[in-house]
Parts: sequence; C-alpha cells; structure tokens
Amino acid sequence: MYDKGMISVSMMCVRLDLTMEYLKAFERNNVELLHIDVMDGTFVPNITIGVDYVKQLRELSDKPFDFHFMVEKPEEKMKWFDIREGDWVSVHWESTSHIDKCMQYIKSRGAKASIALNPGTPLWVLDEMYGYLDGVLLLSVNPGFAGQKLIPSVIDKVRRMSEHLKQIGREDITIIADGNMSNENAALMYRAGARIFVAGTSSIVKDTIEGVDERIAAKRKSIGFCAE
Ligand code: S6P
Ligand code: MG
Repeated sequence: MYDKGMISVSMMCVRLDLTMEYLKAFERNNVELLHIDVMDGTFVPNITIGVDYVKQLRELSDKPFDFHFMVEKPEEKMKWFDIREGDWVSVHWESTSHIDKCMQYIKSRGAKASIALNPGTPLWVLDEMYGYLDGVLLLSVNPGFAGQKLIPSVIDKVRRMSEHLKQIGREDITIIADGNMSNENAALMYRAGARIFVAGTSSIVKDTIEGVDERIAAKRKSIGFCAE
C-alpha cells in the first residue's frame, strides 16, 4: 500500500474555459492522475466525458488517466477509448454480467484494473475477482453527479475493505475514494485506508483558477503529507 495518498482530479468538474490553466496547475503541483468519469445516461442519469474529449485531453496532458466507467455494457464501450499502460480503469460491478471479461480486457491493455462499487453494493461481490485487481473504487455518493453529499456509512465500508485486504494478504490493492472528497472527508477516508482520492468541486476544482495551488497543497495535507 502507498503510504501517502494520490490525487486524481475529476475532469468533469473543470470548466472548459479553465481547462488549460487547470492542466498547468496539475503539472506544476505533480497531481498524479486525471479522473475521467464516463457516463452514458443509462447506467446513471447523466452523460459526461466521451471518446473525442479523451483523445484531445491526451494531446494536452501526459498524466495517466483514471477512467471511471459508469455505463451499461462496459465490456463493449471501454474498447472505444484509448486506454494505455499506466492508466487506472474502474468498471462498475453493477453495470455488467461480464465483469471478468472487463478485467481481462483492462489487463490486456497494460492498465491497472479496478472494480467500482455503488454505496449500497456489499464488498463480498469482489470475492471471485481479487486475482485481477489493482484497485477497488468505493463510491461515497450515488454515481452521476459532482457536488453531492457524502454517504457516511462508506467510511466504515472503506475501513472494512482495508482490513479484509490485509487479512487476505492483498495490501497491494489500492482503495480509491470517490464522491465528496472534501479535505475533511479525505482525512477520514485516508485513516480508513483509502489511498487514491478523487478531487472535484468539494476540494480542488472551483469556478476560478485563483488559489488552486493552495487548494492542492491543502488536499495533500489531508491525505498523509503531514503529521496528524
Ligand atoms: C460521481 C463521479 C465523481 C465526481 C466527483 C466530483 O458520479 O464518479 O467522480 O466527479 O465525485 O467530486 P465532488 O468533490 O464534486 O464530489
Ligand atoms: Mg468518478
């Protein structure tokens, strides 16, 4: 397990007119990952980032992408995207009968494989899948929208996931926390065992670029970069 947390910035939260400024800020502050929420209007009640946006974003940034697919038939739709070695890719267990096929595909691209779980989905659904996993994404909001409130029971779910991973000798599997990762919530999730933090409107991404460096620094402090 990484000692310190990594930041994965939610690109759906970045205003179009501020995209370049934010990308420069992520570069100078060594933000680790760009979180790409792909929603199809069927699995979740929203449509977000698509194939062409991702293509263009690749031209603007060399950072690894952290794909979060919230789509039906991910085993087909994932293949439309340029998934590269070093990327993280999370697919919802609830979205497909072919989660095994999805994991095989992600591995075949050299990317890190992760299963995403909605807040109401129990951890035991992962039982047959640990062999593939590099990560588990635990949503602390119902998927579909930025700017929601954290569902508090997910903090204990992260703690139980972390304990279970220790028990089965799989501390190498990284817990990704997504949904209202304010600095306060991120600190709780960090203590519970999460190590990648999706940062959107509740911490780093605002309607202005002003203060972004300070916001990134504050986020780092909440995820293990200073003594508690
Ligand atoms: C939600 C999505 C998330 C959001 C992120 C936004 O369905 O998976 O990745 O983009 O949670 O962050 P915030 O800080 O606005 O909740
Ligand atoms: Mg997400």
